[in-house]
Amino acid sequence: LLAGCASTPTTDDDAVSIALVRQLSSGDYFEQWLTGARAEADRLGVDLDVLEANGDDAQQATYLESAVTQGFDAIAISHGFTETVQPGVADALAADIPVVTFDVDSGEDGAITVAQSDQQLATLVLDQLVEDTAGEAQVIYAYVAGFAPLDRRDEVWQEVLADNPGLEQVAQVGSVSESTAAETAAQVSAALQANRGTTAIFAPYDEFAKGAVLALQELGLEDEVQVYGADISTADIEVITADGSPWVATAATDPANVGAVTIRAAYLAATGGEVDDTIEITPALLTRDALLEAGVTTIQELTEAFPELSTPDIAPAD
Ligand code: SR1
Repeated sequence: LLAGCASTPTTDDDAVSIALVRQLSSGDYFEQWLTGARAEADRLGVDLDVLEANGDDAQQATYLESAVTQGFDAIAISHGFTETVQPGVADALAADIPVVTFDVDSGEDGAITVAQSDQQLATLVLDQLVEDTAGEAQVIYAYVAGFAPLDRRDEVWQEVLADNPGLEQVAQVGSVSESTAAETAAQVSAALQANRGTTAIFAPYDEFAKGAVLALQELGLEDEVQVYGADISTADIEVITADGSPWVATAATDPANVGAVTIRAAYLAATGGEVDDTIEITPALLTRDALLEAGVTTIQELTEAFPELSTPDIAPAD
């Protein structure tokens, strides 16, 4: 077998087989998400095959078609674009293979969708930005169109901009790649130098936020510009709680929990269990002050301090 290719899903004839086809895999969010998905698959006795496209959309489509041909009991898809995944999802559904999508619009009604509540996530962190700045700020915005969660967060940003005339978007930056944080850092650095009055950065993806922090540190602007981000990981907690960190707030779910929910939904769909067509996982606002006060240094400590980040009641499966 070639590494990363869909194998024939028969390591244990009685086990439920799930193919997980991912567009993106690098970065804290995606690593933690997969750890949670694998742990849940182990707990349920699922044979899980993970097919990593590493940002190659054609490869993702090929893996998806291959998973359909191999006859997995269910297919889960994480991220990607409608045009990439729609044909494979249609073929899977036509072959009676249940499909669960996370953070991608498959364009097919029959798929179960899992998402974080991106509207709420953006609202939580932008409310904090508006409160901290009294609605007066020059803002650099990190965004790349086409990614479903970022597009949903963007809708909220556009509303907040319209409702707060004192907020001005002075630049838009962003890149999604295998080195998102480094590329975003270079772009934010250029935007900061071109817009000396910048007071806030809205960076609603942790790789964007880490890039923004790097740029501010390089330019010595940590005291003048505050970062409002999204997502959380052990590495993010370290950045947020470091002395003098400009990353003052993030809104997040526990990515491992979201991965686990996705696998449970696929398992239930494959075994005739009860599962909702649409699953949304609620994020929490995590400010720098709250993390420092709780003394949290790792994602494990975070989930103990904020138990609402675990959702075993969503798509429950014994
Ligand atoms: C490029 S999309 C990145 C986002 O996907 C997940 O929804 C995470 O929250 C991350 O911010």
